[in-house]
Amino acid sequence: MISDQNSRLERSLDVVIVGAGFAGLYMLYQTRRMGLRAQVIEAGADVGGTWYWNRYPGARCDVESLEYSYSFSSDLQQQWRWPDRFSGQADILRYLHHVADRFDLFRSVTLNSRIHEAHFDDTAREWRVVASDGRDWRARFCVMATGNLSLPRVPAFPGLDSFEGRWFHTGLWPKDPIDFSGRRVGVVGTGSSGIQLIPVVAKQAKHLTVFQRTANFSVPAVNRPLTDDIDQAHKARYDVWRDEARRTPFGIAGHPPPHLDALDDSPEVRDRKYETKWGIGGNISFLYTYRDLLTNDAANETAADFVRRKIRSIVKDPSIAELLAPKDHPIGAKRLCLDDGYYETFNRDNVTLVDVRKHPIERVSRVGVRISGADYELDDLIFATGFDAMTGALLDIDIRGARGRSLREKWRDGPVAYLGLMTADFPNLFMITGPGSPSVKTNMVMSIEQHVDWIAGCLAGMDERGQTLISVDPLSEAKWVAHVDEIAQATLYVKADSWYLGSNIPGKPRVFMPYIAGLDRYKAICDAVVERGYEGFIMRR
Ligand code: N01
Repeated sequence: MISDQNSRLERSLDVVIVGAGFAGLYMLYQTRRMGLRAQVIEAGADVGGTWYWNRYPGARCDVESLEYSYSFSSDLQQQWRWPDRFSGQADILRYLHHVADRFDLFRSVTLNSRIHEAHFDDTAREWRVVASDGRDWRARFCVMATGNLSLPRVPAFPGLDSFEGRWFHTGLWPKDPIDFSGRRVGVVGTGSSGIQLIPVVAKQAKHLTVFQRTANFSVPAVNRPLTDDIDQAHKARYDVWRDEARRTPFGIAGHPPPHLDALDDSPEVRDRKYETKWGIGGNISFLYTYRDLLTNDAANETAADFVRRKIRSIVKDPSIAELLAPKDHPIGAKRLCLDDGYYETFNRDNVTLVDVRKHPIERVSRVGVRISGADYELDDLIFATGFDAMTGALLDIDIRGARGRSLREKWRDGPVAYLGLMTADFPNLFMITGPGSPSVKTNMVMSIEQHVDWIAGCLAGMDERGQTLISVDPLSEAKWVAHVDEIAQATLYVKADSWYLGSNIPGKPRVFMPYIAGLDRYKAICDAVVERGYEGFIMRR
């Protein structure tokens, strides 16, 4: 129960929105346009979400900026100028600031306020949302715009408290730049964050030790400044690009779907095609060389083998190359990383690679990381160890729905949600890019816009019809969850231990969380649900 003694009622709202990243800001924009009283509550000291917290050296988006940006305002997309093909964290944060300013959103954003309770009041039929600072908001609707990768995870290594150096997590990076010059730095984790950070820190540190548990596939980003010619050509046809993007599985234009299977081509032709994609850069481009790369083991192996050969050709020491060459999961089944000189970094004299699969980290000691009884002495330790993805930020909040039902209890065996938008027994609670929606397997901004537009349309329709309560039919929810799983089981995604499956969190139920049939197909399903009178939802006056 919410304790009344300590909480302070702020305001009664139509919509309370938790999180001020891409999702929360656009939800606020839409609800404002509809004339609803809405407020965003944000834990950080600024808007930006992911791009506020992940300030680590080298942080950059792996979706091209002309795609990874809002499409709702033609003026905005015409006037904003991205500096790079894949823009860095600081530029994306600057963009979100610009959006918040331009659409006068800041006045409805409460910063530095972390929500820790959200309870539905059955009698008042409203959500009571309480922040850790004691502020208490009430609203008819609650929208969780809490992000998919927003609860950072530091592994429970014993002894971390005793470490006398500095330590960081990539997802909670300090605002002031950190200088690693002259220092012995350790990095745990070689996912997207580690693979971006390692080449940058290696150039600054006296020595860098990379503690690798699982070798990861990465392809070159081939990032470059966005020239005026490219920018103007894109802007001249921006609507066409956006339209195309909405009709693709990933919400990204410019990548025509492949028509051949990998084994349709001879090994020589295949290699030529992979080589071309390697030179172009980008992960979608590479995985779109053939249509069966994520459904057929033998097809996947041709791409995996190509990348392994690349690694062996780049890394001079054969034993290090072998350690860096992934062999235990299909390429693309974990998010395919993009890098800027990652494998080359291991040719530097000041970089050491340590296999912590073979010899696990025992503890963090006063002076560094202890493995097999010996200390790797460090001044700084960086955890690039990822997030409790997709459900972590939601379950971090004590969410209680009708009759006090707890979301943590309901999702004990894994997330259950209808279309990734709502979950049964939690009336008037929406999730933006929740589990069971395409979310992280797409251009997040496109998926966010689709969800926000759907929710806004739903609220407008309810208002017109005088309806005040929306909930989900448990049977429709169960069918959707089964459908999400069926689609995933037909692919190679389930063959890798990834955060898509929750396998990075000890004890987390192994459930494939994103809907991977594609944003185009998903959007058509959501639209059909509306056409059939919100099939699977229950609306009441
Ligand atoms: O996290 P991860 P991330 N001992 O979970 C290792 C997005 N993103 O922050 O594989 C030793 O992928 C773990 O090892 P293992 C993107 O969607 C996007 O890098 O579990 N190692 C792994 O190597 C991405 O997929 C961008 O064996 C331990 C690493 O830590 C997602 O965020 C940039 C360990 C975690 O990798 C998450 O990426 C950055 C332990 N106890 C992130 N525990 C771009 O747009 C964990 N590890 C480019």
